[in-house]
Amino acid sequence: MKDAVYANPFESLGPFAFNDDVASVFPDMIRRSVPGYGQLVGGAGLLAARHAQPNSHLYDLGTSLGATALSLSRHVRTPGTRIQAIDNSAAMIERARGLLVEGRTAQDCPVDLIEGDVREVALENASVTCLNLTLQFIPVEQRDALMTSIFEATQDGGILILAEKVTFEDPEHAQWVQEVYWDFKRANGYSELEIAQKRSALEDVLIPETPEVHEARLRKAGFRTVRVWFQTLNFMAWVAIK
Ligand code: GEK
Repeated sequence: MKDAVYANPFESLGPFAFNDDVASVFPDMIRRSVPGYGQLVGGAGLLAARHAQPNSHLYDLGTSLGATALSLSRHVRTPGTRIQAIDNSAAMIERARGLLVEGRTAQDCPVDLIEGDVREVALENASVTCLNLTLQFIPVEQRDALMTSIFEATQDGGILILAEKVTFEDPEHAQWVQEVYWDFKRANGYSELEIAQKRSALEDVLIPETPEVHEARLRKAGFRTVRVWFQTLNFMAWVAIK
């Protein structure tokens, strides 16, 4: 279904929420809003297949409709692995259930869909954790604690795959990238009204940080290796190895 959530003028614009209206158009919304989204999802599966360890958990935190979990499930063939796909939006989890049933085959790695808050769910015995465009929705002051809990739950040699919308320290760079990003949205059919209304709705909900801040947090949590594996405009992804 086509995303038209912000197509008409809102009298009073509330904060962006992952409700049923958003869940019902999410595949179209994310494809038209995140440059390289398909590569982020596909790449997570490849990285997970390389780093998954036998008899461990693979976490997809903030799974939305389960696209990343499904990619992991299709690629990972390591014995004894189980994917736990977690999201705190009931609307997302409800729709993800149907899509995951349709999308998986018998030899794919099993997936448990869990409605829960990634800040509260107990994580354990992880060899791969994905935070694919999810950390940006966690209040900034709570991000270190989440990163530490992921690090503590990760086995030696295990990885975190982190993808985020970012901003840049240099104001000119930040402004340029923001403008090219709006060009990308226009080119994907979003009107000026849609772009402006979505931007206001996301203002205090999606808080991007700089690449330097993300990398420092990953190292502070304890990850010994931090590598960029993807970047397009203001979207970046890292793999962090314990
Ligand atoms: C994908 N990873 O398609 N606990 C659990 N879930 C949360 C929390 C939280 N505290 N906060 C936000 N979410 C997906 C895309 S979307 C990215 C991820 C985007 C969930 C929220 O409900 C939403 O489903 C997801 O994080 C972010 O690969 O919309 O830009």
